[in-house]
Amino acid sequence: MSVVTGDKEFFKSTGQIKYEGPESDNPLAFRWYDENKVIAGKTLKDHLRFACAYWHSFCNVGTDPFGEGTHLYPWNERSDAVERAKDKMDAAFEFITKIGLPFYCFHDLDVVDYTNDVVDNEKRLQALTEYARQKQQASGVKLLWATANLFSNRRYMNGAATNPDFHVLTHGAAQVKAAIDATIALDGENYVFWGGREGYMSLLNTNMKREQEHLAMFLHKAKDYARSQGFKGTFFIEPKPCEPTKHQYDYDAATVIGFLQRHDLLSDFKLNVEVNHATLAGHTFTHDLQVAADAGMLGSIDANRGDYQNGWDTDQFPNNISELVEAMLIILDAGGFGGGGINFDAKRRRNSTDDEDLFYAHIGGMDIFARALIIADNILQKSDYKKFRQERYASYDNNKGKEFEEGKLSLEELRQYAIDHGEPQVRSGRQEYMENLINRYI
Ligand code: XLS
Ligand code: NI
Ligand code: NI
Repeated sequence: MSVVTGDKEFFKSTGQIKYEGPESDNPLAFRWYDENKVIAGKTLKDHLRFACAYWHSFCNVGTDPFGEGTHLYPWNERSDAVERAKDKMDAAFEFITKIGLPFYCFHDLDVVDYTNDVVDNEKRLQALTEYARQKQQASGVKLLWATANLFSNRRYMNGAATNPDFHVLTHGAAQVKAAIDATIALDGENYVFWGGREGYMSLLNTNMKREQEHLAMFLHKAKDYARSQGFKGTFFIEPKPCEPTKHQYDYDAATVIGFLQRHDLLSDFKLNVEVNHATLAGHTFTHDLQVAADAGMLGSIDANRGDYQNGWDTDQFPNNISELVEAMLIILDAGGFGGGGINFDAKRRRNSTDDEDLFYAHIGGMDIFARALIIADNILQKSDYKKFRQERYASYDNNKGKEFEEGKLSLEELRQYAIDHGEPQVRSGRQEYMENLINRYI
């Protein structure tokens, strides 16, 4: 990949980031992410399919509920919205190509500011779509997924597809249509729905059943439109239990799978599992990954991490090797992502104000995933991890256990087996043995 800049270079102090190996002491180099290294028959680049999140990296200026922005972006200066958006896109592609991320992801409002004029917004997005198309061509960077921001504008304060007011829903539909058109024009590989404010604050004023039916209908219409326009990719739903609403309808992987099944949407949709959302739901990241993988619905992930002492979506860059090795074991075992990849839905901290901080953040995230993948592959190839897990269930592999799995034994026959065979032997689950095994390979 070659570096693509606009008229002006925005990240002047940093050139192309290279792989230098674990012994390097250059903080602006990769130690583990050698994109051409082959693991289990595929390059790291093809396994991991890293993507840059436009919103955190180029839009979020570091405001928090107590203070103003701390990241002063030189691409935010021009007064004309479309010109300003092109500067931002120049900066985005410069960063993405300097660090060597093969994909990016965006919301409509990330690439260009919207007003309340639907038709003008469509024109703005089309202008930036054309600009992005040229940038993609020049760089080889691809669109992993796009989405519509149906949560920032005040009209969406009570939701978009689940808004009690039909008129608000139609504005959401207009935005989704334009975002799907942009995705298709950019050969986007997937399209995401994260249920921004699709949920409720109080049941006292909410008809949950009707709102969920509206959501399902909205998804059907969006999917039908995209298919009619030739979109071949996958739709992802990104579960989250709360924030901004008290109770989000797409609570966790299991809830979303049930919803998709109930509303006949399983064949077009998969899941985009986000680390910090799974932990907010009271699960581990690996739990939600496994739920998605077991249903054949593991599409993509939003990589980040939460804070053990906080109860909200802190979207920090990932840095916990043990958690990621366990995650990569599940992802590898599932045969990789279903069309998606690893999107860094993560932001540098508010007080990380140097240009280089954006590079450090992504280098750390890319390196730790590469390292986790290499370790997980070693565990699968060289250890008895799989064998032990299989043997725990060996009693179902033949004889009566097998007949049970095949549905051939009645409850009375199961009772008879218990009587005939007496008390079962005590068998250890060997949890600490397994934990040590993982650590041995790290
Ligand atoms: C917010 C979500 C959001 C989605 C895209 O918590 O993670 O960033 O990924 O709308
Ligand atoms: Ni996300
Ligand atoms: Ni999130």
